[in-house]
Amino acid sequence: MTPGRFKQLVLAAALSFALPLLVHAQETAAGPADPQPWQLNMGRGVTPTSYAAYDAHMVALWVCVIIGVLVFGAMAVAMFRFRKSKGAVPDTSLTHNAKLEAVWTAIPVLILIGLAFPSTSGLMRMYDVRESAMTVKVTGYQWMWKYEYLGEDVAFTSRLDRNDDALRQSGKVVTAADAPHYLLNVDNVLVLPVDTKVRFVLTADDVIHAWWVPALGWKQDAVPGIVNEAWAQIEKPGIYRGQCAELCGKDHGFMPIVVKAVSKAEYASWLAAEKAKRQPPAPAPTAEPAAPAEEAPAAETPAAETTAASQAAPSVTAAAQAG
Ligand SMILES: [Cu+2]
Repeated sequence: MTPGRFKQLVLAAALSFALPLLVHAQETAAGPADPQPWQLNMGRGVTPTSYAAYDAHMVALWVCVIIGVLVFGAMAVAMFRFRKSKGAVPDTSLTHNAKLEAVWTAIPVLILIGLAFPSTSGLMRMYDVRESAMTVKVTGYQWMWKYEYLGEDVAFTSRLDRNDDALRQSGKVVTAADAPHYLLNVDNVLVLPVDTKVRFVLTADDVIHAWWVPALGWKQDAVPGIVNEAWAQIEKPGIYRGQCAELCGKDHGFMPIVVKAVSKAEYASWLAAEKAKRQPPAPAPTAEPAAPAEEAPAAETPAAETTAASQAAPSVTAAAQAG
């Protein structure tokens, strides 16, 4: 082996250790939610599910690093110390050695069993939606999402932010300065409380979509005619972004997801405000002259607008009749 070749090997070995260390250093430095430029590792996320996935991934990474260093180290030593120019002759005593073959079969099996524990226990917890405090129904459409807070009578659609949509159709090259989180903004965000086990039921109305917010630690298919389940318990307030993760048509890339996790008190007041928006206006009394019909509250969503308009209409007629 030439000295140059040896240097390369040493460099490769050093890199194989340095990269995971760098990954580890980045993880402790960077925020949990959005990917950063030059981020090497997956994000840790903000739910117990994502922590389990991250921890299983890190254990597997370090096991791979140790195996890599041992195997490539042994190869390097063998090639360097027992080289032909030093008069080495091939060893034949270990050929078809049953004991050795048993050992190098058993060790990988034991490693795989060891790796199966963290991943299997994580998966089992991931599928356990029992004892959830609330349920959100997610329906995928070409090309938007609909969110229904089951039992709360609050529902709305969430689609690509109009500014982002205008930018993408303008044909210009969009930079981060033009639109932060370009194509990852929506008109109506999904508001969820922190420290609450939220069950999701997911389906679709037309083709297969997939609801994916990396910080929550899972991705679930939304299939027409089938209801899938998942859950999340967000531990840190913040904005978490995601996208449809199933090729669902020409605008597949333009149906982002934004989850806004807030404190329980903030969520309760948001929910109350949403319910108030959706309340039908009080019926006008028929005997007395009616007060002018109250203006429908400013609706955030196109769906809410239609509901408010259709609900306002009868009271206007009633007021006209009464007058
Ligand atoms: Cu989709």
